[in-house]
Amino acid sequence: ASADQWKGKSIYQLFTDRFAPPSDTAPARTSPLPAICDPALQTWCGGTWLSIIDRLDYIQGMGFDAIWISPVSQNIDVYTPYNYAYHGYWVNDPLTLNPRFGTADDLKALSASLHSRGMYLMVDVVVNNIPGVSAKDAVSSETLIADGSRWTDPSEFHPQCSIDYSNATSVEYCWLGDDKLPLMDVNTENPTVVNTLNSWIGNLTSTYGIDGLRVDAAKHVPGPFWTGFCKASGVFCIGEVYGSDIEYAASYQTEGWMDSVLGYPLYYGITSAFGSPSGNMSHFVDVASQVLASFPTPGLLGNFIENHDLPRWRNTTADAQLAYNAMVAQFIFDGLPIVYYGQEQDFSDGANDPYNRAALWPSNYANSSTYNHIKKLNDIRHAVINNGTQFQGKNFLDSQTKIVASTKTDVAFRKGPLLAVLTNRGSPSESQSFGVPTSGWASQSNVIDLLSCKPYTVGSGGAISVSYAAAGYGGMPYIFVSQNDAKALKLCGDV
Ligand code: ABC
Ligand code: CA
Repeated sequence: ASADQWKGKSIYQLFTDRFAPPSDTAPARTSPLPAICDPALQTWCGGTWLSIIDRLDYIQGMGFDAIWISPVSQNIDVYTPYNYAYHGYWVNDPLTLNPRFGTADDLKALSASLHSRGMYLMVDVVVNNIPGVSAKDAVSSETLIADGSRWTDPSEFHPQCSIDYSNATSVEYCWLGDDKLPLMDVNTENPTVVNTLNSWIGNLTSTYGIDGLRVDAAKHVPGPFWTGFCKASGVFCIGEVYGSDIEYAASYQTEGWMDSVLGYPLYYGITSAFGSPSGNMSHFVDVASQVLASFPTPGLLGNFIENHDLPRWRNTTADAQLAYNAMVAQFIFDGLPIVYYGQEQDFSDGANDPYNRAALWPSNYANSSTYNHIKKLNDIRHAVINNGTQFQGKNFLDSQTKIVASTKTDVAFRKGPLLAVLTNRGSPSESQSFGVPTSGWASQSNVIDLLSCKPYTVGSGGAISVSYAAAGYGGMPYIFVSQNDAKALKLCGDV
C-alpha cells in the first residue's frame, strides 16, 4: 500500500515472540517452551505468525487497522552475551525467513487473515547490520561464514569503528552493538549488496502481501540508499530515526529518502510534558510547532509513547490521567498512532530492554480501562475520517494540527473538527479550570466532549472552559466537537 493509503491508519506494534502463545491452530516453533515467559532470560517464549492470527480479534476490537510485527528474516540461532535472538533484530540473512516464527505459508496466512479483515501488515526490516558472533574487530570470509552471514565477502562490510553520535558519517559507517556483540555494518554502497537487497525487498512485499515497512536503524545508512530500497519495495516506508533532532528527522521526507519516520521528536515532547505532574508543557508546544513547520507531511509520522527500546510509559509515570492525556496527544496530533503491545494493559515492568518486552498472555487479553480508552480514541478517528466531518472547509486528515492555547500545565490544539484540551495536572482533583480563549466555535453554541459525552456551552468570544474538580478524575483530557458533528458522528448516542 502507498503512503496515501496509509494516511489515517492506526498501528498496533507487537513482538511476534511475545504477543500470543502457540495453540492447537498455531503449533510451537520453540522447543522446549518455557513454562513462564521471563523477559530477563532473553529467550524465545513461543509466539509465531500463526499465533498472532488467534488474537487478531483483540487487536481489531481495539480499533486498529494495521499491525507492525518483528523482523521476519532469519536470525543467528546461537547463545550470545545477550542470550538469544527472540526479538528478531539479529538478522544474519535477510533473504531467508525466520524459522522460529513459522513457514512461508504461515506468513502468507497471517497476511491473508489481516487483509480479509481490511487490515494492513507492516514488517520490520533490518539491513544495516549483521551480528558478528565470530567476527569481533575484523571480518574475514571465515568469520562471516561462521556467523551465517548472507554477505561473505569482507568488502561487503564497512571496517570496524565505534559510533561517534556527534558525527553523521560515523553514525552511517561505524558499527552498532558493542564489544560483547558487535553488529557488523553492511556496506550499503556495494553494488552487489544494493542490487540483492533491492530485488529481495520487492519480492518479499509481493510474495507475502506486505503493505508497509518499518525501517530499522534508518539513520545508520546513507539516505540515498533508502530512496532506491523503498522504491523497490513498492510500499509505504517509515524509518526509525532515533533522536530528538527535528530538522534531521525531517530531512528524510524533504530529501525523498523515505515516506516518513517514527515520531521520536514528538515522543520527547510528549514525555517531557506529560511524563510527570510538573512536566514541561512549553517544551511540548515548542516541539509540536517545530515538527509541524519542518516536516512536509507530518500526517504520516508514526506517533508513539512506548516501544521495545524505551521504558514502558507506566514504568516512568504511574498516574492514569497523565497516560490518558499523553495518548490523546498521540492519537489526535498529525500522524499515525502506534501503540506498543502491552500499553493497553498498563504494563509497567520495564524501564529498559529486555524488561519492556514481557509476554502479553498473562494479561488474559483483558478488557482493561486503557484498552477501552484506546478503543475510544480509534473510534473517534474512524468516525471523523469516515464521516468526512469538516471544519472551515477541511476534514480531519487534510487539516494540520494547530496549537490554540497553552499554559504551564495545559494545552489545547485543534485538528479539523476536533479540539483536544489536555493537561498534566494528574489524577488528584483541583478546584481549578483552564479557559481556551478562542475555541474556533461561536459563543453560545453547543459542543460535546467525545470522551465523556457531556455537553458544554461556548462562552463569550468563543471561549471554552474546563474544570479539573471532578473527584478522582482531576486532570482528565477532553476532545470537543460541535453538537452537530457529535450527532453526525454517532459516538455519544442522542446528543
Ligand atoms: C542488546 C541487549 C540489551 C543490551 C544491549 C547493549 O544489547 O538485548 O539488553 O542492553 C537489537 C535488540 C536489542 C539488542 C540490540 C544490540 O539489538 O532489539 O535487544 O540489545 O544487540 C533499533 C531497534 C533495536 C535493535 C537495533 C539493532 C536497532 O529498534 O531494537 O536492537 O538492530 C540506537 C540506534 C537505533 C537502535 C537503538 C537500540 O540504538 O540508532 O537504531 N534501535 C541515542 C542515539 C540513538 C541510539 C540511542 C540508544 O541513543 O542517538 O541513535 O539508538 O542507544 C535522546 C537523544 C537521542 C539519544 C537518546 C538516548 O536520548 O536525543 O539521540 O539516542 O535525548
Ligand atoms: Ca551503516
